[in-house]
Amino acid sequence: MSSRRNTASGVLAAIAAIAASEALAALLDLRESPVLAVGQSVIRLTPGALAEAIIGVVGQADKPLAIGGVVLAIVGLGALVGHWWSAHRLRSFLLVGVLVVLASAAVLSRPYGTAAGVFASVAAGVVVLGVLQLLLRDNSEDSADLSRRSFLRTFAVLTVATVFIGAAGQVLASRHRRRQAVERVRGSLRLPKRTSSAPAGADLEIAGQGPWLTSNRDFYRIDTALSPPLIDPSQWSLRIHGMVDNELTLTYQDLLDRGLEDAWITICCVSNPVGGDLIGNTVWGGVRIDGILEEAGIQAGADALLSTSDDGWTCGTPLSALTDGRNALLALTMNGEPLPIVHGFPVRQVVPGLYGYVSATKWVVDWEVTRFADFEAYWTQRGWGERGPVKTESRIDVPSGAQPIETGTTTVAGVAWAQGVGIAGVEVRVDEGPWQKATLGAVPNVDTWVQWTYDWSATPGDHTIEARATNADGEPQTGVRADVLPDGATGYPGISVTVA
Ligand SMILES: Nc1nc2c(c(=O)[nH]1)N[C@H]1C(S)=C(S)[C@@H](COP(=O)(O)O)O[C@H]1N2
Ligand SMILES: [Mo]
Repeated sequence: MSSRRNTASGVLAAIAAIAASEALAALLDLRESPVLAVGQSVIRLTPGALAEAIIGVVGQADKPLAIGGVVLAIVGLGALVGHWWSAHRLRSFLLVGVLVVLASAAVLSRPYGTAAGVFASVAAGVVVLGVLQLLLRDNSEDSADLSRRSFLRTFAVLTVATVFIGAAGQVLASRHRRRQAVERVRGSLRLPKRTSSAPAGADLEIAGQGPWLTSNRDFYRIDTALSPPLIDPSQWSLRIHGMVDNELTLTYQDLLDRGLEDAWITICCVSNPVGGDLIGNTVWGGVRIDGILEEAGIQAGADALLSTSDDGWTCGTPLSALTDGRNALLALTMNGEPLPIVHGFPVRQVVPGLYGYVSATKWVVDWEVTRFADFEAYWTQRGWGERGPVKTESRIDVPSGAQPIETGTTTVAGVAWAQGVGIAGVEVRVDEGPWQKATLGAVPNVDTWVQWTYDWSATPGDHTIEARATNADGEPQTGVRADVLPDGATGYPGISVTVA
């Protein structure tokens, strides 16, 4: 019996199992298929430094990559099961059994884990065994030719069946009832009209530079959710407990009843390298967090707010940053619209001056007022700093440095940010010459990035251009290069250009 036949059978069995479990998950309207649940476990078990390296290389393609990795691993293990099937049947069975148990454990470890998810995992195991049984049954009485033909026929039939089931599953999944229902509710919400255009003078409208106001579609997305939580606002509530005098539970309507305030806030990710684009600026509509915490009554000794999302992600925020008067919000809208689902619908936190991982909990459902000494949040467990104040930074957007530019006056432009403090100035230097003042755009407050521009008289040759921002306290950003781990990158942004 050829071992190629075994390996091919194992591969097909694994693909058929994935197709079947995905189709079952769609049919049973599971929030997460077993493959997604396993992917989430892989994400959870990935050490922080490795996660960082991966995001550094693949950026926001991390999610498809995680799913692709899981699928490839399953196919590889399927090949192994097939390889063992004829000579070591018990080993094959054991490996399939172990994989089913692991998948079931992954399903049950999730907040959305149900018995139906375990059923889909077990079904996948049964499909693997069934397909291998059909393909590799012992037909030693047949001639080699007959056996080969019957193998190929069965292989073809099973391949067609797999494609069919896989496609049917995709169609079913695209009609995911819950996602459609939540999208519908989101689309029909009539929230009070919010601001949605940039204040005058903020956007310098420089060719090649992105807009001052980031559209919801272009806003960077970073989170650990392979498929985002789907929450009907009428079912949503935020439970506030821990070191408080009054436990509170707030509903979506409670927040609306308080009236929404608009705040322009630029948020950024601690994983954003110097020059990177994990940063966005928009107007958020929400309810101030300080007022809510005041109602709850913070008890003496508490210094942290531990927030948890619907999918179990955790975040620790210094209470001082939530009560010092800055515009820390429980946001319901983003650029005038209900939050997009991937950005935290129906309610998320936004806190100016802190990186997202310590402040910007999306799909937030639980607040515990507590002490930093008493817990470790998701990214802190993985080696990131406990507190994450945003570091003063700048970025050069124009010229890109990709093409040579012409001699003469050239616009150099970018953005700079120091949320919570504000930007007092930006300077540019060429070839490590003297720092020259750039012109700043207008901004509505200290919590957004600022666009800047500088006219440079470009002379022929190769040049490096650097920028540095100074915050409103008069502190210039540091030129010392630091990696994003453990609490945010620093260093002057720089580009190399050739002038023809
Ligand atoms: N529930 C949840 N909220 C989360 C995260 C997450 O993984 N899960 N990631 C945080 C991080 S690291 C960042 S930088 C911001 C990004 O918000 P955005 O995706 O809306 O830009 O969300 C924060 N909120
Ligand atoms: Mo982040």
